[in-house]
Amino acid sequence: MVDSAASSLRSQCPYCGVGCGLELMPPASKGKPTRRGDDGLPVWGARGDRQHPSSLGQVCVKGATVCDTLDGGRQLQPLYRASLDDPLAPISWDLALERIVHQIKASLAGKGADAIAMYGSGQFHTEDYYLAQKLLKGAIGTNNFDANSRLCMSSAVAGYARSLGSDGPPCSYDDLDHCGVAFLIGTNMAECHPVLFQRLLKRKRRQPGSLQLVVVDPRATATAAAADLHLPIRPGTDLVLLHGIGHLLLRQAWINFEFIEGETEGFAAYAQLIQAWTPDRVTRICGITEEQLQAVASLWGGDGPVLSLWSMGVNQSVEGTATVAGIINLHLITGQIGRVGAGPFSLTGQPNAMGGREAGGLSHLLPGYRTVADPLHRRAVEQVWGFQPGAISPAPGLTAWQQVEAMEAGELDLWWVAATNPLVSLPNLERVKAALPRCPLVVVSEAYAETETAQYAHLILPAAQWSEKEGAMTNSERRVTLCPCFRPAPGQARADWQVFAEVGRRLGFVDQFTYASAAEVYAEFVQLTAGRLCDVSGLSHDLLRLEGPQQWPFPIGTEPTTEARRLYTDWRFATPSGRARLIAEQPMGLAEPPSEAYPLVLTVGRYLGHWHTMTRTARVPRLTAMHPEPLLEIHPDDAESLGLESGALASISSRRASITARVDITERIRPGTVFLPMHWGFMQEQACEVNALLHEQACPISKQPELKAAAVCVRRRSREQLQGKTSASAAARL
Ligand SMILES: Nc1nc2c(c(=O)[nH]1)N[C@H]1C(S)=C(S)[C@@H](COP(=O)(O)OP(=O)(O)OC[C@H]3O[C@@H](n4cnc5c(=O)[nH]c(N)nc54)[C@H](O)[C@@H]3O)O[C@H]1N2
Ligand SMILES: Nc1nc2c(c(=O)[nH]1)N[C@H]1C(S)=C(S)[C@@H](COP(=O)(O)OP(=O)(O)OC[C@H]3O[C@@H](n4cnc5c(=O)[nH]c(N)nc54)[C@H](O)[C@@H]3O)O[C@H]1N2
Ligand code: SF4
Ligand SMILES: [Mo]
Repeated sequence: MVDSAASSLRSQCPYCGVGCGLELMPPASKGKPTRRGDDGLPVWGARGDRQHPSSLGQVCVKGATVCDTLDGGRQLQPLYRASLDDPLAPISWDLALERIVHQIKASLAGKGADAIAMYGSGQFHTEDYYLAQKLLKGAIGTNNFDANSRLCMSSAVAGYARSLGSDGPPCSYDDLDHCGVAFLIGTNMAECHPVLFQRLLKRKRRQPGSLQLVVVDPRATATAAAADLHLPIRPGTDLVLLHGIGHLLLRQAWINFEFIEGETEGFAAYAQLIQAWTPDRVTRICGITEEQLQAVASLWGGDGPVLSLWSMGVNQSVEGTATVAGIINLHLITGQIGRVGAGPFSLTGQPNAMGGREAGGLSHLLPGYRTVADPLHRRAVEQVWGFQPGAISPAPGLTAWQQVEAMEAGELDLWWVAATNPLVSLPNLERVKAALPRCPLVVVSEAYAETETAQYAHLILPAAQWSEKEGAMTNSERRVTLCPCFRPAPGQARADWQVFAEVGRRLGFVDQFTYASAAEVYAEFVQLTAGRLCDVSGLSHDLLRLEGPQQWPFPIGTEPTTEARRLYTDWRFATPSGRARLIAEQPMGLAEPPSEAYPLVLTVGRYLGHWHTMTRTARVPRLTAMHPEPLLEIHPDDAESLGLESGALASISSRRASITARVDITERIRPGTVFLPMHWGFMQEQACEVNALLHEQACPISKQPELKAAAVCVRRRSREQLQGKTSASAAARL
């Protein structure tokens, strides 16, 4: 616990990847009555931390209310049942851990290490992530650790690695203050990275004309409403658009020949490919006008710095990695990289998905931006971890969806889910629901009681969350903030890293898993980053506590600073040749295009006031009042031809399932496309299991599923169907 005399307490917001600094105020302060929540418990306050270089005192409504979510509805003790048909009953931590250790040992003696898998989260602290890697990939000997970042950032990870030679967003938030063009593609920054979006808007207000804002999104989102140019392209046509822009840049010689010649490779193949993407063809496929295409190309071809910002509209696609390369290609042919105000900037979703990447938190990675496939990388990690050579398997482990398939096939003995709620967030939920009961031990480490995923668990472990454990998080601009422990964990909840370490010790690896504190875990992790692109070997909990948040690279000996750092300012990229790669990839379009039976494209995203599966945000009346229920956005033309009225209930069906939602007729969405939010899982009163509709087809390179699009049909709901609905949703709750 923190010293109660501490005058101010600073942390990073545990919601989105902007990673705003929070200043935390104790429930009781001088002269003021103690703040209490609905349940009478004292509640901390949170406000923007002016000293945090990433956010300069700004916060959004979620960050400001985060402390109101911390107490109610928590999972307080371990619960166990041998069969999913039995009720859950309290079990001691000791016995709970024994169950896990017993299963791991039985699997190692039976089917082997690959019968064990863990599915973790970008909401882990770096220390949780790091010890999960050490436990699975080192001690147990399986690379079956994947995280919800597979659904989120893996196309960006793969795209950076292919084009620039390594993962690692090269930009800084400072670039938002200096870009001449902000090219926002597949991102609703106004709702999902609100503090960064406000920074852009403030600039537009204060320095009119200094910034052109382009938004590429099939919906006229709050982000698009502020744009100078909105391109409402058809879903799944981003790569076509990017090639079309490249075509015009080349045709009009608005490119940087010197940069292409000196710093890149692959130009000939790329130039040949984009020849075929003529304006006429591109505008027809994307559903935009030639004027719009010409306008965006002119902006790219201008003199000012161009900053691209993207998130799930790009990454969550069967051609996510190719589209990321498509964005980076434009930066490379124009030399718009490694300069102030310019570069390809992937906006990270979760608060520590970046730290997860540094710690090796995907099934093909190892700590320090290493891969399991590389023998030198494995050896380096084995050495620091204190395992025999050969302990780490060279085979990439199962990705999130492959873990589901392995359960379906009866190949997994133990599925350990931590800090994610896959029974809401994975695609094709009916298949997921059918797969889980085929795994003999499903463990769920969770902060809150009664989540959707917990309904399918044999063993539930109560997790200490942000504010109840100390740990580091890295935000989108590579800035690391120490998040202190300032509240006691409720009930018997424990930090994830402590649980992973305890299982490691009980497996017999006492030396490898004995740590007195999270700071010690972090100190070991940073060693594994020395000399790598994501070098944080100069960081420690002490330094972060004393000097405040720091951006990487931060090798040993680096002076702490709040100045912005950028990667590749010398134009030496992380490829073997030092040159960046232009990548020529043919667009393929959606995996499940609309058809006669399913004529509409459903896309799925987020609301400003809610966080994912709402385990936290549903507890804040101010947030639930902002978004009382999930709404199906549909264009007036489509609504009319379907006979739908605003406010009526409609059924939305795909090849996999049917759900119900209330209709919101709006011109904010393009005809032929409908939108639903992702937030309302089957445990919510207004259940709207949108991911039951989605398919699991994924980008062949990043394995990121196409969570942004499925073909659906929409119908008016009859009265009889409505009566049937109540019993169906009750049945869904097991
Ligand atoms: N309020 C809030 N903020 C969040 C989160 C949250 O749950 N709530 N979650 C965080 C996380 S983990 C993430 S990953 C980010 C996500 O941040 P965003 O990616 O900004 O959010 P989404 O709403 O999922 O999707 C963004 C946009 O993609 C558009 N889109 C759909 N299909 C296409 C397409 O084919 N092409 C293009 N160009 N656009 C398309 C959608 O219309 C949507 O407006 O948000 C983070 N911030
Ligand atoms: N169709 C569609 N599906 C999507 C998306 C989409 O855009 N469209 N977006 C995808 C993306 S980008 C993401 S990131 C995922 C997010 O989906 P999830 O990861 O499933 O969503 P969360 O609600 O954030 O789940 C985090 C869980 O961890 C718990 N928790 C919080 N802190 C801790 C902790 O410290 N320890 C432990 N053990 N538990 C903790 C929370 O209570 C919560 O239940 O959804 C994906 N699914
Ligand atoms: S913008 Fe993101 S990090 Fe900042 S306060 Fe809001 S949710 Fe938290
Ligand atoms: Mo995400």
